[in-house]
Order: sequence, then structure tokens, then C-alpha cells
Amino acid sequence: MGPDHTGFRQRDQGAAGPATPDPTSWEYLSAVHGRSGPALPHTAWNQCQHGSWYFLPWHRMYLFYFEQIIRAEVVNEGGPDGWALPFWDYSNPAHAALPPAFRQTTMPDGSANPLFVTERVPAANAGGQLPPSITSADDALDFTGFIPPPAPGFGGGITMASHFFTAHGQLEFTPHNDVHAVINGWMGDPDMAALDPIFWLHHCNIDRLWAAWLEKGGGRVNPSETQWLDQTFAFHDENGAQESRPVSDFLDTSQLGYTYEGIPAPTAAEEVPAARGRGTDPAMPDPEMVGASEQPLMLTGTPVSVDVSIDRRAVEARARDRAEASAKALDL
Ligand SMILES: [Cu+2]
Repeated sequence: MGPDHTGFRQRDQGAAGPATPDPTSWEYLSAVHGRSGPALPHTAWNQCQHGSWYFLPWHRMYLFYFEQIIRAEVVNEGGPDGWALPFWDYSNPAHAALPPAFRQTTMPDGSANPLFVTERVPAANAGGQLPPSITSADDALDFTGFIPPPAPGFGGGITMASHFFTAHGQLEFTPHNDVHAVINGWMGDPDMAALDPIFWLHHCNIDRLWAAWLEKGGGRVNPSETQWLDQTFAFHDENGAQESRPVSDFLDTSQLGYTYEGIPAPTAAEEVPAARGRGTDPAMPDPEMVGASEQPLMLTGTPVSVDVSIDRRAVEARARDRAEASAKALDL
């Protein structure tokens, strides 16, 4: 897909009215998240909340209105009125590659596939697997506090409503930021990210993980501060009408008309032990990080090479282990 970023589908205002960008159009909706450059100023644009305790509720509201807009279009085309956004469950090793529907360059009839975006890192479009270090939400789900302490908390620190702040929660770091960064292209830039259709499935998964976190219990609750609950954000609905609603309206997904399959969601570690490098055999030692590449690595069908610097202490420990083992062997 190669949309011209300066062009907008126009909402028909009749012969008399001035043409204004359609707030239910793909381009407009993506700019609500962010758009840099000499774009037309619209108050509804550049609203995404990052590095803040508003990260999760703002994006839930964004998805909610997006879903309504798409559903209205689906119904228009004769589709089911129960249509809902899918989520991309990349922490499941079986789904660690970009979903096939987003990788095929053409539709069955030979026309261009609008879900395919050439700007992505080629390895992602080639079906490369995202590594667990990027996709796992385990660290985030371990936090019991939505806000710090301990930092960074699950959902981020207390900030004002802000487009970009620096109080990222652990879920925003990983998998959220990491998946954005590894897909790259539009996904690597918040001012372009929502133009890539995979954005919506990625954020749907982040929203699901918020629900999964609450389901885990153990003191995991949403903030109770009125500063958070009463904060309002404005979005356009499927008719293009603007609504401003508080965070407190968006905390119970069943009241919003959706739930997530498989909640409580098992963590990747419980679901597929091998993929996390941890066996179920209690005699197996826990894995130990001895080194890491500096950049995320996409695994594809072709060989790749990467430099991994090994921690010196790990080298020394291994040498000691080997020395002890050979000493024991000699005793026999
Ligand atoms: Cu995002």
C-alpha cells in the first residue's frame, strides 16, 4: 500500500459546505495518533499518550472508536455486526511472525494487498520470527503496581496528559515499544505508526494484556486517583461526531461490548515452556544470560550472523564448571 500522506478522503458536505477531512478516514485516524510535518492542523490530531499512566486508557479509547468505525463499514458491506478487532498474540511462538494476511503482497484476485506495507523491515515481511526478548509480557505482568513504586510499574508513572512523556510503564517498554521498533518503517515512528494496519492488532494485544494483568489479581488494580479517572480525551465516532469521555468510562471491557478470548491469559512461560528456554523438569537449571546481541535479530529461513559479546564473568564461571567436571571425571 502506498497512500499519499498529503491526500485525504473528503467527507461530502454537499455543494455549499466546505470540504473537511473525514474524521473516519484511515489517514485522519492515523493522524489522531500522530502526524509530523506540515500537516493541516486539527485539534483531534497528535493525541497519543506515551510515557504516561494515560498510555493504556488513551489507546483503549482510540481502539474503541476505531473498532466502531470499522464495524460500521463492515456492516455496510454486508458483514457481521459482531465484528471485532483481532489481536496479534506474538508471545505465542506459533504466532511470533507477522500474520500471513499482512505479508502477502497481493490479494487472491491479484490486486495489491492493502495490509502489506513495504516500509517494514524486510525480515518481518518475509515471515521472520520475533524473539521472546521482544514479545514477552512476563516482566510487565510481574509488576503488581500499575504505577511506581517500584519503577517503572505496569502501566506507567503519574504525569499530566501529554503526547510524549518519559514515565513509561513496563508493558509500554516490552512488548509495546520493542515490537514497534523491530517491525520498523511506519511502526517505528509514532507519527506514522497507525498507518500500518498491523498497528491496530499490536495495540489490541497490548489492550488484552492490560485485561490479563488485572485478571492475575494479587493486588493488581487500576489507579484510583481522580486525576486519572476523570481525565477526558476526545475522539470521533462512526458518524464523525466528536465525543469527549473520561478514562473511568473505559475500565471494564465487558461494558464496552468486548472481552478477550483466553483471559486469564497464560503467560508464554506456562503455555509453551520450551519456547522460554525453561524446561518443566525441576532438575533443569534456570537459564542464565551469558551474552546478548546489541540489536534485536529477526530469524528468517536464511542464515544470519550476529556478534554476541559474552559476559566475562560467565566465561570464568563456565571455565570453573569445566575444571570441576574434569576433576570429578578423573576421580572415577
Ligand atoms: Cu503503539
